[in-house]
Amino acid sequence: MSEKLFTAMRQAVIDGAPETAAALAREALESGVPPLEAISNGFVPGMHQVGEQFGKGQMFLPDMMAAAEAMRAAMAILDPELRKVGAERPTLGTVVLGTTKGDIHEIGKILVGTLLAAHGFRVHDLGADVPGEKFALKARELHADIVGVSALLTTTMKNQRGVVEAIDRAGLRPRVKVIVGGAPVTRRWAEEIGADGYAKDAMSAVALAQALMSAKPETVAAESL
Ligand code: B12
Repeated sequence: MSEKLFTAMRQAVIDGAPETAAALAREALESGVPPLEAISNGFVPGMHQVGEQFGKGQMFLPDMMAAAEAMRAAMAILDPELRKVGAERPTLGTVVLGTTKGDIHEIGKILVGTLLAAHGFRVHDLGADVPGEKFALKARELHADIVGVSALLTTTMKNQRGVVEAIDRAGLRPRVKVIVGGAPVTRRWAEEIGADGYAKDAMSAVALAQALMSAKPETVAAESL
């Protein structure tokens, strides 16, 4: 039953069909499919397929934009369900989140924020195309515990280093931890730029943030948690 639904979700993203995607998200909730499963097993694989086809020149920018619209329509339905749990939990810490300068990819970062909120973190999302100084200013203003920086392009990954440096310049570390992620980002890259941690997906980001809040001083890689 779920498999059929997941296949339809994948296809709705590939087709760039927001209404179908939203209807499938509703159907998942009505039939008791956990929202995170709908996202991870249904919609996200569709995004990956679109990315692959774009990479091979079999899909074009408008197709990728339509796919993103479909994904957003599904998230609009599933997001509040994911957040409900978090509202009942005590606050674990404050996270300032954003996509790095020059990069407008947001979907993965929004998902990370949603899951962090669902697990009791207070999340402030700065949006996309955010310069390092802005991360630092907001982290200071909110007394943030963690700054999370997303990058989806190999060309914008280097700006994650700029965020680490901005946080250092503002004198916020080691109290404020910087974590990085995004499709091209690796644990090795996180270490190279002096970040405090890396996570490959939203659930690992939650595990990483929880581990950092337990005051582990060294670089933590969620992959190995
Ligand atoms: C959707 C999409 C778009 C949408 C973005 C819409 C939006 N508002 O977000 C649009 C159409 C706007 C777009 C534009 C472009 N895109 Co694009 N896009 C994608 C696509 C298909 C999916 C990305 C996505 O949403 N994935 C789903 C989410 C759930 O996964 P995720 O982002 O990886 O996030 C997860 C993890 O990485 C992690 N994570 C993410 N952030 C963070 C942060 C922290 C702190 C942590 C711990 C973890 C974490 O957790 C997330 C949840 O599990 C990817 C393909 C791909 N496979 O990634 C290409 C892709 C990223 N895009 C690409 C390109 C080239 C572009 C353009 C340059 C195209 C162009 N010619 O204009 C522009 C860039 C414009 C810019 N300056 O940013 C390339 C990048 C190539 C490269 N290596 O640099 C890709 C890989 C496609 C490809 N195969 O070529 N894109």
